Amino acid sequence: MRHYVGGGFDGSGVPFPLVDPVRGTTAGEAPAASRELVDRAVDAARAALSGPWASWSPAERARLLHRIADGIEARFEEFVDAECADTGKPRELASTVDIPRAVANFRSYADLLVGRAERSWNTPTPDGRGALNYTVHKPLGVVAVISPWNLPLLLLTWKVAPALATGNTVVAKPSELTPGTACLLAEVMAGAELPPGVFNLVHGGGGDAAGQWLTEHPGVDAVAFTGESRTGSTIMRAVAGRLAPVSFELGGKNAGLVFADADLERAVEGTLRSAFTHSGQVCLCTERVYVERPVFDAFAEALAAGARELTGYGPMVSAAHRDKVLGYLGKAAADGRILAGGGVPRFGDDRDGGFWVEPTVLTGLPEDHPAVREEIFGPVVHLAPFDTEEEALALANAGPYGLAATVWTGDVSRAHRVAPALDVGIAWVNTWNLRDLRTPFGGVKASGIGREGGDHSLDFFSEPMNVCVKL
Ligand code: NAD
Ligand code: 6OD
Repeated sequence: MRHYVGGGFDGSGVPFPLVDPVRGTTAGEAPAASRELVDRAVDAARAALSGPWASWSPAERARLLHRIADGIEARFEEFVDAECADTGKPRELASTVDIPRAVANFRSYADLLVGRAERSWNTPTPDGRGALNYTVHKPLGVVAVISPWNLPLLLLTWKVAPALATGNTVVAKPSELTPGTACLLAEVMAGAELPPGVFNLVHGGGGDAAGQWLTEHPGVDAVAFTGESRTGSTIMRAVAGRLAPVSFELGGKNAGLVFADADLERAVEGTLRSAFTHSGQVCLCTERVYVERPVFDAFAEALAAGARELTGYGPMVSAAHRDKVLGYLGKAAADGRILAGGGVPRFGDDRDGGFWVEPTVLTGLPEDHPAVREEIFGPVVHLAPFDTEEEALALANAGPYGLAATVWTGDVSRAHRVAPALDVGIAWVNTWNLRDLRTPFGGVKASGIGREGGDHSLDFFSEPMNVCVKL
C-alpha cells in the first residue's frame, strides 16, 4: 500500500492496520500521509495543470480514459481480490458490480466527452451585424476526490473519471478502511502514460488527517465527496472560506412503497435485493418499506422468510460499524418486533471473529424511532402499513434524507403520479438500482448537493466561460 504523488510511489507515513472484516484479523497495513505529503500531492497536481496536460485535446483525454479502463480489465482478478479483502464483500458482487462499474465509469465518460456538443448563439445587435456567443469549458483546477468504504473503487472512479475527462488534476483519498483498489488504480495510472501529477493518491483518515488537510488546502479548487452527511457539513465548513465548489453524495434512509396492486412476488424479490445487497451497505439500499394494508401480512411473511433463507452475504466493514448496527437492533428489539434475523450468525469457524449481522426484518416501531429515522447502513429493514396513496407519500417523504426510493405497483398511472412526487433524487418503479450512467445521480435534503452522472458530472467538473465576438 503506497501513496502516488507526482508520478512516483511513496510508502512514507505512520502505518495504520487493515482488518479483514470476514474474520476480524489484521490483514496488513497502509501508511497515513503526513501533512507534508498532502502538500506535495496538491503541489504536484497544481504544477501538472500548467504542464503538457493542459494541451491534451478531449480526444486524447478520452483515449487515456479507455487506456485506464483497459488497465483495470487487464488486472481484473487482482482488483476483485483487493476489493473483497478490504470490504469482506462476496466475490460475486465485486466481480459483477464493483470492478465492471469502475471500467464502465472510465469508458462512459470517454464516450460522453467525445460526443459533447458546445453551444453557440447568434446574437442580434443594433447595427445588424450581430455577435457570436459561444461557451468554452475549462477545468476547475485541482480536485480532491474523497470516497467511502462501501463501494471503494466504484465510487472513487465515478468522480476521478469525469474529473480527468474535463482536464482537471486530481488528488484522491480513499477510505482508510479500504485503500487496496485505489493502490491498484494508481499502478494502472502509472502505466497509462498520463503526465506526472495529473493523478495523485494519498492514504489516511478523515478528521485531523489527510482528508481534512486536503479539504482545507488553499491549493484545492474543488471537493468531490461521497460519505456521511455529517462529514459533508464538516467539509463545507472547511471550503467555505475560499468558496470552493463541492459535489456531495451523502447518506440516505431510503423508502420502498408497496401498493396492493403490485406483483407481490416481484416486490418481495426486489425488496430483498434492495435491502440486503452488500448487507445493506449501499447508500441506495431500502431501510424502510411501507406496504398497503391489505397485503401487509403476506408481504411481511414472504420478506421475512426470504431474509431467513439468504446465504452468501458478507459482513459489516468494521467492528465499530457492526456495533453501531447491533445498537439499533437492540433498541428495535425493545420497542418493536423482529420478524427475521436480529442477531449475529454463528459459523463454527474463523468467521466467528468477523463483523457479521444477520439480514433483519423489523416491524412495529413508531416513525420517530431511531431505527426508522436514522441511517443504519446495515442489513436492516423496517416494515409499516399504510392505507392511502397520500399517506404513503407523506411517510416516504418524511425525515431528513432524500436520496432514493422504490415504488412497487401494477398501475401505470399510479407509477407516474407517485414517483415524481417523491422527495428524492432517484425513484425506481418496479426495480431497484438499475443505473444508466448518463442520468442525473444525487440526493436532495441531507442526501447531497449537486448532481453527477453524464453531462451533470462534466458540468460540475468544468467551468463554463462565455466568449462574445462582435461581428
Ligand atoms: P465517512 O463520511 O465517514 O467517510 C467518507 C470519507 O471521508 C472517508 O475517506 C473518510 O476518511 C473521509 N473523511 C472523514 N472525515 C473527514 C473530514 N473531516 N474531512 C475530510 N474527509 C473526511 O463515510 P463512510 O462511513 O466512509 O461511508 C458511509 C456513508 O457514506 C454512509 O452515510 C452512506 O450513506 C454514504 N454514502 C453515500 C453515497 C451516495 O451516493 N449518496 C454513496 C456511498 C456512501
Ligand atoms: O451508481 C452510482 O453511480 C453511485 N454513485 C452509487 C452509489 C452508491 C452508494 O453506496
